[in-house]
Amino acid sequence: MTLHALLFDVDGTLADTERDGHRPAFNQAFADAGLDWHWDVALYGKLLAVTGGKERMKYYIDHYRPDYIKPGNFDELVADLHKAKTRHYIALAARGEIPMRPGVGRLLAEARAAGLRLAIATTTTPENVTALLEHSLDPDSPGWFEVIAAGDIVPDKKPAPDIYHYALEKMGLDPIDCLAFEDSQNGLRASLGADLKTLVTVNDYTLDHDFTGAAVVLSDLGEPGAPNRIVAGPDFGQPFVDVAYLRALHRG
Ligand code: XBP
Ligand code: MG
Repeated sequence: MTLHALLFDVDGTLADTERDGHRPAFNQAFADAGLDWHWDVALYGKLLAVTGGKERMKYYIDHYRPDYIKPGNFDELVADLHKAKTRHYIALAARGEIPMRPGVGRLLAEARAAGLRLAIATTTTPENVTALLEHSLDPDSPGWFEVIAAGDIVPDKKPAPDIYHYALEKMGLDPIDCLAFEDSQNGLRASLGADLKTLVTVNDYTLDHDFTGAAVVLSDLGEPGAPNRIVAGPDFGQPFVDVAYLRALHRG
């Protein structure tokens, strides 16, 4: 059991994409289509119970809009809205409006230098991941990841473990030699379902989630000048996450 690879969730883990990226992009797509659907910050937090943008829109209609009469082509409407939403999200990312969370760029650089293999395992649409990485991390950064496992590539989204299984299989990896990075209960259920030891960094939407089973729960990855906070789990006496920290966590 040696640490060989790191598998990263994207939304909420690499960047705070949900509140300031996906949510406004959905709202812009709804307004473009002349719909009176609007997701404020609090409502969006509730809708995050469901992963996947198309799935989230259907859940909203079923649970929050009993007044809405679904047209015969409802699935098509949702698919079109989702395409428009993806265009808006990519435009937001391209304007550099969705920065990486603290420590992410530094840790990825250190991991690459240490020869650790990298992958992405996310529920979101692949184009969103590429746009975010290119504009908020490094123009070449999509190439840093051996596999970008994303979106509808597997039938069942998180909390199902399928996307992690897919990435592990593509890379020929045993989960025992890896660490996963997540920010939410649904994400953690997915990574634990794939037998991955998991480091959680929380955000405003996920602070109250149940992270039972996580190897550690931290406020963020931290930076040398901006220490992180341990929410739950072991204290290695290190104020930020680096490769040495990851190796200790993986061993522990
Ligand atoms: C991410 C999601 C996604 C995004 C929207 O979850 O739930 O649905 O909010 O993405 P995770 P799309 O961080 O656990 O992967 O609209 O592209 O589906
Ligand atoms: Mg997430």
